[in-house]
Amino acid sequence: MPCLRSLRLAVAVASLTGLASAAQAADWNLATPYGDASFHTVNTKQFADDVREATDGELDITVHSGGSLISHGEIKPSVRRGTVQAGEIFLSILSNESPVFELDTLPGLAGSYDEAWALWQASKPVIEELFAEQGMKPLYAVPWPSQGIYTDIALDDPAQFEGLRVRAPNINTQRLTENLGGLPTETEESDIPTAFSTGRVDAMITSVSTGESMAAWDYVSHFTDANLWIPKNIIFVNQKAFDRLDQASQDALLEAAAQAEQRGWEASKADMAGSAQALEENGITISEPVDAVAKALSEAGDTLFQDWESRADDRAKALIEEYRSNIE
Ligand code: PCA
Repeated sequence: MPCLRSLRLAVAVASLTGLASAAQAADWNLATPYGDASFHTVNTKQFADDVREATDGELDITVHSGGSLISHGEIKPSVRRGTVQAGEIFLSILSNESPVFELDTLPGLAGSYDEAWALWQASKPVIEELFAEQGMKPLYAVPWPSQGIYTDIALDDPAQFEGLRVRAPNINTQRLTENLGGLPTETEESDIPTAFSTGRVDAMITSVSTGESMAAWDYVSHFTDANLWIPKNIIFVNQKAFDRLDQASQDALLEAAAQAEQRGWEASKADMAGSAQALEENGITISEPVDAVAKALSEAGDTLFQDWESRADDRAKALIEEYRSNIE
Protein backbone atom coordinates (compact mmCIF):
# COMPACT_ATOMS: atom_id res chain seq x y z
CA MET A 1 0.00 0.00 0.00
CA PRO A 2 2.70 2.47 -0.95
CA CYS A 3 0.11 4.91 -2.15
CA LEU A 4 -1.71 5.11 1.14
CA ARG A 5 1.56 5.37 3.01
CA SER A 6 2.70 8.32 0.97
CA LEU A 7 -0.70 9.91 1.36
CA ARG A 8 -0.45 9.52 5.13
CA LEU A 9 3.01 11.00 5.01
CA ALA A 10 1.78 13.90 2.96
CA VAL A 11 -1.03 14.55 5.46
CA ALA A 12 1.43 14.38 8.34
CA VAL A 13 3.80 16.80 6.67
CA ALA A 14 0.95 19.15 5.83
CA SER A 15 -0.29 19.20 9.40
CA LEU A 16 3.21 19.70 10.73
CA THR A 17 3.67 22.62 8.36
CA GLY A 18 0.35 23.95 9.57
CA LEU A 19 1.51 23.65 13.14
CA ALA A 20 4.76 25.34 12.35
CA SER A 21 3.10 28.33 10.76
CA ALA A 22 0.56 28.54 13.59
CA ALA A 23 3.47 28.61 16.04
CA GLN A 24 4.99 31.54 14.17
CA ALA A 25 1.91 33.72 14.56
CA ALA A 26 2.79 36.35 17.13
CA ASP A 27 0.85 38.63 19.43
CA TRP A 28 2.98 41.60 20.42
CA ASN A 29 2.49 44.44 22.83
CA LEU A 30 3.78 47.93 22.11
CA ALA A 31 3.86 50.41 24.99
CA THR A 32 3.86 54.18 24.48
CA PRO A 33 3.60 56.99 27.05
CA TYR A 34 1.61 59.21 24.70
CA GLY A 35 -2.17 59.36 24.66
CA ASP A 36 -4.63 58.68 21.86
CA ALA A 37 -4.95 62.42 21.12
CA SER A 38 -1.33 62.59 19.98
CA PHE A 39 -0.56 62.34 16.26
CA HIS A 40 2.28 60.02 17.30
CA THR A 41 -0.16 57.51 18.75
CA VAL A 42 -2.47 57.77 15.75
CA ASN A 43 0.53 56.97 13.57
CA THR A 44 1.71 54.11 15.78
CA LYS A 45 -1.76 52.54 15.76
CA GLN A 46 -1.87 52.84 11.98
CA PHE A 47 1.51 51.09 11.87
CA ALA A 48 0.11 48.21 13.96
CA ASP A 49 -2.95 47.98 11.67
CA ASP A 50 -0.71 47.94 8.58
CA VAL A 51 1.41 45.13 10.02
CA ARG A 52 -1.69 43.10 10.92
CA GLU A 53 -3.06 43.52 7.42
CA ALA A 54 0.21 42.81 5.61
CA THR A 55 0.76 39.61 7.62
CA ASP A 56 -2.87 38.43 7.46
CA GLY A 57 -3.00 38.69 11.22
CA GLU A 58 0.13 36.57 11.75
CA LEU A 59 1.73 39.47 13.59
CA ASP A 60 -0.80 41.23 15.77
CA ILE A 61 0.57 44.27 17.61
CA THR A 62 -1.57 45.79 20.38
CA VAL A 63 -0.66 49.41 21.11
CA HIS A 64 -0.99 50.37 24.79
CA SER A 65 -1.16 54.17 24.83
CA GLY A 66 -0.90 56.83 27.51
CA GLY A 67 1.50 54.83 29.69
CA SER A 68 -1.38 52.42 30.44
CA LEU A 69 0.81 49.32 30.35
CA ILE A 70 4.23 50.62 31.43
CA SER A 71 5.46 54.01 32.61
CA HIS A 72 7.72 55.98 30.25
CA GLY A 73 10.98 55.30 32.07
CA GLU A 74 10.27 51.57 32.21
CA ILE A 75 9.44 51.09 28.53
CA LYS A 76 12.98 50.61 27.25
CA PRO A 77 14.05 48.28 30.11
CA SER A 78 10.88 46.23 29.51
CA VAL A 79 11.53 45.88 25.77
CA ARG A 80 15.13 45.01 26.56
CA ARG A 81 14.02 42.23 28.92
CA GLY A 82 11.39 41.11 26.43
CA THR A 83 8.51 41.68 28.86
CA VAL A 84 6.97 43.60 25.97
CA GLN A 85 8.14 43.17 22.41
CA ALA A 86 7.99 46.80 21.29
CA GLY A 87 7.97 50.33 22.65
CA GLU A 88 7.87 54.00 21.79
CA ILE A 89 9.73 56.60 23.82
CA PHE A 90 10.94 60.19 23.65
CA LEU A 91 14.48 59.47 22.42
CA SER A 92 16.17 62.20 24.45
CA ILE A 93 15.11 60.66 27.78
CA LEU A 94 18.07 58.35 27.09
CA SER A 95 20.54 61.22 27.07
CA ASN A 96 22.26 60.03 30.26
CA GLU A 97 23.26 56.84 28.37
CA SER A 98 25.08 58.50 25.48
CA PRO A 99 25.67 62.02 24.12
CA VAL A 100 24.33 60.67 20.81
CA PHE A 101 20.86 60.55 22.35
CA GLU A 102 21.10 64.31 22.99
CA LEU A 103 21.70 65.26 19.38
CA ASP A 104 18.10 66.18 18.66
CA THR A 105 17.92 68.43 21.73
CA LEU A 106 20.90 70.62 20.95
CA PRO A 107 19.92 74.23 20.28
CA GLY A 108 20.80 75.74 16.94
CA LEU A 109 21.71 72.43 15.33
CA ALA A 110 18.58 71.47 13.37
CA GLY A 111 15.88 74.11 13.16
CA SER A 112 13.75 72.83 10.27
CA TYR A 113 12.18 69.51 9.36
CA ASP A 114 14.68 69.08 6.52
CA GLU A 115 17.58 69.60 8.89
CA ALA A 116 15.99 67.34 11.52
CA TRP A 117 15.68 64.63 8.87
CA ALA A 118 19.33 65.04 7.88
CA LEU A 119 20.33 64.82 11.54
CA TRP A 120 18.30 61.62 11.94
CA GLN A 121 19.91 60.11 8.83
CA ALA A 122 23.38 60.95 10.14
CA SER A 123 22.76 59.66 13.66
CA LYS A 124 20.64 56.60 12.82
CA PRO A 125 23.49 54.06 12.29
CA VAL A 126 25.01 54.88 15.67
CA ILE A 127 21.62 54.88 17.40
CA GLU A 128 20.97 51.46 15.84
CA GLU A 129 24.32 50.26 17.16
CA LEU A 130 23.59 51.56 20.66
CA PHE A 131 20.21 49.81 20.69
CA ALA A 132 21.73 46.62 19.24
CA GLU A 133 24.26 46.51 22.09
CA GLN A 134 21.25 46.13 24.38
CA GLY A 135 19.45 43.53 22.25
CA MET A 136 17.01 45.93 20.59
CA LYS A 137 16.30 47.19 17.10
CA PRO A 138 14.96 50.66 16.22
CA LEU A 139 12.18 50.58 13.62
CA TYR A 140 11.56 54.26 12.95
CA ALA A 141 11.59 57.74 14.46
CA VAL A 142 9.12 60.61 14.19
CA PRO A 143 9.69 64.22 15.30
CA TRP A 144 7.59 66.47 17.48
CA PRO A 145 7.12 70.00 16.18
CA SER A 146 9.81 72.38 17.41
CA GLN A 147 9.90 73.24 21.09
CA GLY A 148 8.79 76.57 22.51
CA ILE A 149 7.92 78.17 25.83
CA TYR A 150 4.47 78.45 27.42
CA THR A 151 3.95 81.12 30.08
CA ASP A 152 1.02 82.80 31.78
CA ILE A 153 2.45 86.24 30.99
CA ALA A 154 3.88 87.76 27.81
CA LEU A 155 7.55 86.79 27.80
CA ASP A 156 9.22 90.09 27.00
CA ASP A 157 12.16 90.25 29.37
CA PRO A 158 14.74 87.53 30.09
CA ALA A 159 14.62 88.54 33.77
CA GLN A 160 11.22 86.80 33.86
CA PHE A 161 13.07 83.47 33.75
CA GLU A 162 14.55 84.12 37.22
CA GLY A 163 12.95 81.59 39.56
CA LEU A 164 10.38 80.55 36.95
CA ARG A 165 9.33 76.96 37.60
CA VAL A 166 9.41 75.29 34.20
CA ARG A 167 8.07 71.88 33.30
CA ALA A 168 10.62 70.06 31.12
CA PRO A 169 10.34 66.73 29.24
CA ASN A 170 14.06 65.84 29.17
CA ILE A 171 17.47 66.69 30.58
CA ASN A 172 18.54 69.30 28.04
CA THR A 173 15.32 71.24 28.54
CA GLN A 174 16.14 71.22 32.25
CA ARG A 175 19.68 72.40 31.59
CA LEU A 176 18.50 75.18 29.28
CA THR A 177 16.00 76.31 31.92
CA GLU A 178 18.77 76.43 34.52
CA ASN A 179 21.02 78.39 32.18
CA LEU A 180 18.23 80.96 31.91
CA GLY A 181 17.88 81.24 35.69
CA GLY A 182 14.71 79.15 35.96
CA LEU A 183 13.85 76.13 38.09
CA PRO A 184 13.16 73.04 35.97
CA THR A 185 11.00 70.07 36.93
CA GLU A 186 10.92 66.96 34.79
CA THR A 187 7.28 66.06 34.19
CA GLU A 188 5.70 63.49 31.89
CA GLU A 189 3.36 64.86 29.25
CA SER A 190 0.36 63.14 30.86
CA ASP A 191 1.16 64.84 34.21
CA ILE A 192 1.18 68.37 32.78
CA PRO A 193 -2.39 69.28 33.85
CA THR A 194 -1.70 68.15 37.44
CA ALA A 195 1.63 69.99 37.54
CA PHE A 196 -0.14 73.24 36.68
CA SER A 197 -3.31 72.74 38.71
CA THR A 198 -1.36 71.92 41.86
CA GLY A 199 0.88 74.95 41.30
CA ARG A 200 4.05 72.89 40.89
CA VAL A 201 4.99 74.73 37.68
CA ASP A 202 4.42 78.19 36.18
CA ALA A 203 5.55 77.48 32.63
CA MET A 204 6.46 74.64 30.29
CA ILE A 205 8.68 73.88 27.34
CA THR A 206 7.14 71.63 24.70
CA SER A 207 5.56 71.70 21.23
CA VAL A 208 2.30 73.17 19.95
CA SER A 209 1.08 69.56 19.64
CA THR A 210 1.47 68.80 23.33
CA GLY A 211 0.08 72.24 24.17
CA GLU A 212 -3.06 71.33 22.28
CA SER A 213 -3.37 67.74 23.58
CA MET A 214 -2.93 68.97 27.16
CA ALA A 215 -5.27 71.99 26.74
CA ALA A 216 -2.53 74.49 27.59
CA TRP A 217 -5.08 77.33 27.55
CA ASP A 218 -6.42 76.09 30.89
CA TYR A 219 -3.13 77.14 32.55
CA VAL A 220 -1.19 79.56 30.38
CA SER A 221 -1.83 82.39 27.94
CA HIS A 222 1.30 82.75 25.79
CA PHE A 223 3.40 80.53 23.57
CA THR A 224 6.81 81.87 22.59
CA ASP A 225 7.75 80.09 19.38
CA ALA A 226 11.44 79.79 20.20
CA ASN A 227 12.18 76.92 17.80
CA LEU A 228 14.64 75.46 20.31
CA TRP A 229 15.00 72.07 18.62
CA ILE A 230 13.01 69.29 16.93
CA PRO A 231 13.15 66.20 19.16
CA LYS A 232 11.96 62.73 18.15
CA ASN A 233 10.15 59.68 19.39
CA ILE A 234 11.71 56.33 18.55
CA ILE A 235 9.86 53.06 18.02
CA PHE A 236 11.88 49.91 18.63
CA VAL A 237 11.59 46.17 19.20
CA ASN A 238 13.23 43.39 21.14
CA GLN A 239 15.72 41.78 18.73
CA LYS A 240 14.97 38.21 19.84
CA ALA A 241 11.25 38.75 19.33
CA PHE A 242 12.05 40.10 15.87
CA ASP A 243 14.30 37.12 15.08
CA ARG A 244 11.52 34.71 16.04
CA LEU A 245 9.28 36.09 13.27
CA ASP A 246 9.35 34.34 9.92
CA GLN A 247 10.97 36.16 7.02
CA ALA A 248 7.68 37.35 5.52
CA SER A 249 6.57 38.92 8.82
CA GLN A 250 9.97 40.56 9.35
CA ASP A 251 9.78 42.06 5.86
CA ALA A 252 6.20 43.24 6.42
CA LEU A 253 7.15 44.81 9.75
CA LEU A 254 10.09 46.72 8.26
CA GLU A 255 8.05 47.84 5.28
CA ALA A 256 5.24 49.12 7.54
CA ALA A 257 7.86 50.84 9.70
CA ALA A 258 9.34 52.66 6.69
CA GLN A 259 5.85 53.86 5.77
CA ALA A 260 5.11 54.88 9.36
CA GLU A 261 8.27 56.95 9.41
CA GLN A 262 7.35 58.83 6.23
CA ARG A 263 3.74 59.27 7.31
CA GLY A 264 4.83 60.39 10.78
CA TRP A 265 7.10 63.17 9.50
CA GLU A 266 4.29 64.50 7.35
CA ALA A 267 1.82 64.17 10.24
CA SER A 268 4.17 66.18 12.45
CA LYS A 269 4.29 69.04 9.94
CA ALA A 270 0.51 69.01 9.55
CA ASP A 271 -0.01 68.83 13.30
CA MET A 272 2.31 71.78 13.84
CA ALA A 273 0.01 73.98 11.75
CA GLY A 274 -3.24 72.49 13.10
CA SER A 275 -2.20 72.68 16.73
CA ALA A 276 -0.97 76.28 16.44
CA GLN A 277 -4.37 77.19 15.07
CA ALA A 278 -6.16 75.33 17.87
CA LEU A 279 -4.04 77.12 20.49
CA GLU A 280 -4.91 80.50 19.01
CA GLU A 281 -8.59 79.63 18.74
CA ASN A 282 -8.51 78.83 22.43
CA GLY A 283 -6.98 82.18 23.31
CA ILE A 284 -3.25 81.50 23.43
CA THR A 285 -1.10 84.30 21.99
CA ILE A 286 1.67 82.91 19.80
CA SER A 287 4.67 85.09 19.05
CA GLU A 288 8.33 84.97 18.14
CA PRO A 289 10.76 85.77 20.98
CA VAL A 290 11.41 89.49 21.40
CA ASP A 291 15.06 90.46 20.77
CA ALA A 292 16.15 90.46 24.41
CA VAL A 293 14.61 87.02 25.01
CA ALA A 294 16.06 85.69 21.73
CA LYS A 295 19.50 86.85 22.87
CA ALA A 296 19.14 85.20 26.29
CA LEU A 297 17.95 81.97 24.67
CA SER A 298 20.82 81.99 22.26
CA GLU A 299 23.37 82.51 25.05
CA ALA A 300 21.79 79.81 27.21
CA GLY A 301 21.77 77.55 24.14
CA ASP A 302 25.45 78.19 23.47
CA THR A 303 26.29 77.21 27.03
CA LEU A 304 24.26 74.03 26.62
CA PHE A 305 26.06 73.21 23.39
CA GLN A 306 29.48 73.81 24.92
CA ASP A 307 28.56 71.57 27.86
CA TRP A 308 27.57 68.86 25.40
CA GLU A 309 30.86 69.21 23.54
CA SER A 310 32.76 68.78 26.79
CA ARG A 311 30.83 65.54 27.50
CA ALA A 312 30.69 64.16 23.97
CA ASP A 313 33.02 61.47 22.67
CA ASP A 314 34.64 61.59 19.22
CA ARG A 315 31.96 59.39 17.71
CA ALA A 316 29.18 61.78 18.78
CA LYS A 317 31.13 64.82 17.55
CA ALA A 318 31.82 63.10 14.23
CA LEU A 319 28.06 62.72 13.71
CA ILE A 320 27.66 66.48 13.95
CA GLU A 321 30.39 66.95 11.36
CA GLU A 322 28.76 64.44 9.07
CA TYR A 323 25.35 66.06 9.51
CA ARG A 324 26.78 69.52 8.79
CA SER A 325 28.52 68.37 5.65
CA ASN A 326 25.28 66.73 4.46
CA ILE A 327 23.22 69.90 4.78
CA GLU A 328 25.75 72.18 3.14
N1 PCA B 1 5.87 66.71 23.57
C1 PCA B 1 6.40 65.76 24.50
C2 PCA B 1 7.81 65.58 24.09
C3 PCA B 1 8.16 66.76 23.27
C4 PCA B 1 6.85 67.33 22.90
O1 PCA B 1 6.65 68.22 22.06
C5 PCA B 1 6.39 66.33 25.90
O2 PCA B 1 6.32 67.53 26.05
O3 PCA B 1 6.52 65.54 26.84
